[in-house]
Amino acid sequence: DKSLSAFDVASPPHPMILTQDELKRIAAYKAVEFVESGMVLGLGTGSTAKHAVDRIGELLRQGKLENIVGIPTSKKTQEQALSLGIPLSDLDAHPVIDLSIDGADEVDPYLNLVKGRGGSLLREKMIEGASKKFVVIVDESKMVKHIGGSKLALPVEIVPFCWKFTAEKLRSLLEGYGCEANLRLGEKGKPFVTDNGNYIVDMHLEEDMGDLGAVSDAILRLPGVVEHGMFLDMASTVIIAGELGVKIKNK
Ligand code: ABF
Repeated sequence: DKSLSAFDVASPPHPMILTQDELKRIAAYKAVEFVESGMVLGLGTGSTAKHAVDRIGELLRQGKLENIVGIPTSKKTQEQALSLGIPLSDLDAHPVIDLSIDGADEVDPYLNLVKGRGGSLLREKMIEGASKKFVVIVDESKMVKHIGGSKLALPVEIVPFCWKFTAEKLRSLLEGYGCEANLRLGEKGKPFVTDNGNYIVDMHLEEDMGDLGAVSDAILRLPGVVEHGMFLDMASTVIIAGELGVKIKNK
């Protein structure tokens, strides 16, 4: 059962055109209102989550938050958090996280997500899966009817060993959905390498996947696959910033 509430953020006297980055910041700041002193926090990755991490750093500096422990979902976020003076730890020391805040690439009406265009999906899934509350922050362009359809790719993290073999297994597994499997490339046309030393295959699908749970299980059963970017039934709240204000959807 999803509840939906909407309210104005800025109540502008005149219509304002906000950039996508401003919308991301609005969603991020709203999410940080859920943060309380003493919390263990999962710190997301990407341009939206970056605003949330900046805001947490700012509130710590101002003394408005205390005793925060951050668990970063990527090396990049780790660097950002360290530069802001946010105390950090990891899942080994903190296997239960109070609250995680992170972006997403796609969100469906049931709050299922596609993540991983930033390449950090494995650590994100481990950390956000260990969170009592997982708040997703997006601008309204990320809202879709069906995740993993034609719009964007579904990222799958695989081991580098014989990656062509695994990419072909993935392609043939999802063949029924009109699928192409492309190795993600990074700098100078070399394979993009994740923080865990793995590769990413982006699965471009022409058709909706239908039973997401079944597709998820089938992908995870393939040897060579480490994790995929479907986050099913994990988000507790999605904060969506749009031109007309902020909407909050709860699970
Ligand atoms: C991370 O950042 C990823 O899981 C997701 O792929 C991406 C969203 O990026 P952005 O906030 O820059 O749009 O959360």
